[in-house]
Amino acid sequence: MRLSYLILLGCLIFITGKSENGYDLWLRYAKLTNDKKLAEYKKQITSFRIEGSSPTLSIASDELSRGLLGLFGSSITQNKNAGSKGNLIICGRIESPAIKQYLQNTSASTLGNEGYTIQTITKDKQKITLIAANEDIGVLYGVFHLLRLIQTEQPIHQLAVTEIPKIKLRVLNHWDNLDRTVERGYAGFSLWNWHKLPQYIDQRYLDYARANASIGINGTVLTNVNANANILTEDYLKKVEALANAFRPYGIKVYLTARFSAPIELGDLPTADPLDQRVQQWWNDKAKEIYQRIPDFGGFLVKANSEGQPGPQNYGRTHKDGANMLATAVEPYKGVVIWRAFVYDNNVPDDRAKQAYTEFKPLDGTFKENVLVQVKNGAIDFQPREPFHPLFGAMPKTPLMMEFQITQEYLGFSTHLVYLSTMFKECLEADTKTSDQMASVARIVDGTIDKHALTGIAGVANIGTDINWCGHPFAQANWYAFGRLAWNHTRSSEAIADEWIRMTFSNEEAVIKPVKEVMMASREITVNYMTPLGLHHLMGWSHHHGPAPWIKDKHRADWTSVYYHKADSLGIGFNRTATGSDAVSQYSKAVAAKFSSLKDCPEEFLLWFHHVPWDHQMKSGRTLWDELCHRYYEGVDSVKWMQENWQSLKGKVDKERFDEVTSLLALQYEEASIWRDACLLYFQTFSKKPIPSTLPSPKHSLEYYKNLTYPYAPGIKSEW
Ligand code: BDP
Repeated sequence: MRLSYLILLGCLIFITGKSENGYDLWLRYAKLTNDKKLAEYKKQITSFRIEGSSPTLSIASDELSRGLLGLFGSSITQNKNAGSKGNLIICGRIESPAIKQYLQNTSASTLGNEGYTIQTITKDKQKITLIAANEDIGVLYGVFHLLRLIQTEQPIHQLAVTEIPKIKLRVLNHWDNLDRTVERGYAGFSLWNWHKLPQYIDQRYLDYARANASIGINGTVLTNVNANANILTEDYLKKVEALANAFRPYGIKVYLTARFSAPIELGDLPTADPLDQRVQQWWNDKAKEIYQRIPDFGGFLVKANSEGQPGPQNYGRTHKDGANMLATAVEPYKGVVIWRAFVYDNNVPDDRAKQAYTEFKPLDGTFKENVLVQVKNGAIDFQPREPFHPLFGAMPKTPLMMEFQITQEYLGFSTHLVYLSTMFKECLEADTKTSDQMASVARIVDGTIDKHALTGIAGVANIGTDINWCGHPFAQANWYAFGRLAWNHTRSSEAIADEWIRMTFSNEEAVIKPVKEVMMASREITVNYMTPLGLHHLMGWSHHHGPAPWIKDKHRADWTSVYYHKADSLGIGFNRTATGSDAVSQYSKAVAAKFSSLKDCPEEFLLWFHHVPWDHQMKSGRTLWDELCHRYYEGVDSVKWMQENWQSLKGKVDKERFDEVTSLLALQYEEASIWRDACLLYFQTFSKKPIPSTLPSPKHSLEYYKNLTYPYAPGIKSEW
């Protein structure tokens, strides 16, 4: 009876496809279904050999066995014998004689600590796929590269790959609190189980590290930027040490957020003044204590004097004083300080967008060499669309670290399918025009323009305890894309989507094409139904879910929506030109001229920089009001199109994820419609114009939308 039941179950799984819950991410290693290619790969690889031994090389070896077993459907032997026959993979350090004898045209010095080469060598009819690097971590990265080529069914018979990361620190920022809630986290609770650490190492830590290593992420900030000093106590440091030990073989360094007032809270000092010797000593001692436990500790990430966090300005000092004090403490151990530029004053400024530049630009050249200033991609706060932050290009003497938000705080949480790579790329490719060369944001961040060796990029993580890690199956693509771009920002969003789809779902064209189309269009679609034409900060109070363009009269004007859209009977938008807040003057002359001109300003940023009359004629020939209506409607209609595309995959992807995405898209449609109707009905109270008759009318009254509440939205904060 039991046996027949099992057989039946087996048949069912065979017929309907393997059920998947998303835990395996892009590392599923599903058996290749293209028999011809499978046969080619099998011919190409009959065994593998790892030269040398270390925890990292063991991981590389396990990964190869596991990956090839899954992809080939049969195991590949690990061959320890140097004289082995057959076509094999040999992995190891360049310095190893067994590798050296085969290596062609690669200067080890160019590969650095993390780079690698993969070469196909034919010798006496034997084909050898060589994966070589200076350090073991490079070998592991190379192994993931080769497996990715096979997973995505790329040719591997004549490889000549050289990969070197363009950015040095490729770091996830977890906004995880010590009680395991995650600020702006939409995928469950924090992965870090402080209660069971340091004794218990959850398998998830290793799976997390493995996933990161597969895309080249080499650092993790474990704790929220709104920091809790307790993480620096001995008890917590023991736990952090255990995590650091678990992550080390995967090439991942651990960083912590430092609460600026920790010397008062933990050290009983009367002050946290960075120029006070006792305070300096406290941090020096703390750094020593940390490095005794974790010799490769990455360093501190600091949010200071922003949104109520303590900082050097509490003592009349500057960001430079604070950052340099911490930099001195970690300097003997080669640690870094990552100081955030996401600051704004307690006194509401005329334009919050100007604040970071105003405070930081004058400090250029005053930071110690091991300080990076971490700047959000835009000057407000991770909105669905922002022009690049004016600090990029404005601080040539300081390494500026990019901060992207992978978690979708302002982009529909983990309910909406939004592929963020196109948004990341839009910012990275923006030309700051601050030098004669193409001074793109990416080339500033990667150190090319201003010749910085210390470079970094951070992504605010979207990872939690949900079984699929990120809440939405497609949110995994944003973690993936962040890592791939951090390694090499010249990769296209399309190429990244392509490989992610192949690894996550299928190599079949009938799957790749519609899914890629949806992914590539998804961010623009979201902008259209949330904040088209440069609108921003229209979201609900505190939890940031859903539309609330009517938010006003709060204790801080710059936490309200009306402060940003400035809709009135004449028009809508924030005048940031010389006749308004003049934020444009923070950009280089050429960029400022473009943004300042009503005619030349790209329409996607129009209302970011201009207060525009309702009947202003747009490029489409429509008035601004009509265009706004069309964008909102187009956004929602496009979600319908996303749904239809997804339905074409029925039976082509596993049922579990198919159903999950189907219902999430239905929710996205519902929420997108609410965004459209709420925003248009509200703005209509100013424009006093009808919604074009070709478009359907909103379902409910404005009052209805104003009365919607979101008591179950995660991440509610009482203050903002
Ligand atoms: C905003 C978030 C807030 C963060 C803050 C930050 O709403 O929760 O603490 O940014 O980046 O996006 O510090």
